[in-house]
Amino acid sequence: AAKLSPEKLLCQLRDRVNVTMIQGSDGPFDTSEWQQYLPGKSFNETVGRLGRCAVVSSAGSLKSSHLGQEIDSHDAVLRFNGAPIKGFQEDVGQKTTIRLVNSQLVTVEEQQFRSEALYNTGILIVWDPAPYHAEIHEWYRKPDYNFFESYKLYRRTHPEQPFYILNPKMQWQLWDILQENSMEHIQPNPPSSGMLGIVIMMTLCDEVDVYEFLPSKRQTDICHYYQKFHDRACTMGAYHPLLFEKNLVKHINQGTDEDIYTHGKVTLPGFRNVHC
Ligand code: NCC
Repeated sequence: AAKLSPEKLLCQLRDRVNVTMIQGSDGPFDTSEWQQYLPGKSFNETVGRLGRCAVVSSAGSLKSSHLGQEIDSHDAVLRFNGAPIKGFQEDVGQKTTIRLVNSQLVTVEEQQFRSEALYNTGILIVWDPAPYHAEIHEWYRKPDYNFFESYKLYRRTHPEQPFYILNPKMQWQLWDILQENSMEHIQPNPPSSGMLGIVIMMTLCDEVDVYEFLPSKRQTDICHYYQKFHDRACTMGAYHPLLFEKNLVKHINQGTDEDIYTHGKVTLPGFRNVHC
């Protein structure tokens, strides 16, 4: 399989990856019970059109980066899972417009999700690894982590905070493109939250700066900027096809190699600025 040019790859991403949230009209969610829980406003209405956006990976290499001000200068900032701000503003900024969390974090057992103030800012989106190209019904019967009850609990206590469920089709539309543009066979596991977040922001923003997804000169085996835990798999991938994601993002980067090296920064166009 020959790699596509960056331009063609951007067109494939734009045209084949459908970023949508679960709506009350979707399959098993079209019950009166679910109507009470799903946000009344659509995702597009809530977010609107965004200009310059930042995606902040959770990588250990953000530590001592002093990127906080630069990150906060964006119109919107996306963060992942339990990545904190308090005590780390200097390196990661403090603005949070969207927080993308995986379903593992939103199970009933994970009480921190419902008790920590960290999650109460901005728009929340949860995603769950679905079976390959499964219909929403099939996925609903056997999600990877059953987060639905915990989602409802959270919605009851925070009814004003927008909280969406990512349509699971997106992850495999994106995975197919990753596979088609890789020389090797990729394990059929969904892309990481990082890669999903990048594509979500490309659909919403004019331009997207991604920080420490491609590691800078600060690259380290420390997994997260907020923990002491060492594991090379955090940066290279184990379950998620992280290495393939990073190769693809490198291929479509419109910024300079210097920006990657010094800031761990990649600049991608929003899909509305991609002309095919
Ligand atoms: O670690 P995690 O990811 O929350 O990181 C968010 C995204 O940042 C990018 N990243 C992170 C660390 C690093 N050294 N390099 C990076 O590039 C990745 O793109 C990553 O997706 C996830 O993707 O949802 C993940 O979630 C964690 C964990 O579930 C959550 O942090 C909640 O505690 C997973 N870790 C475990 O299950 C132990 C991780 O594999 C993937």
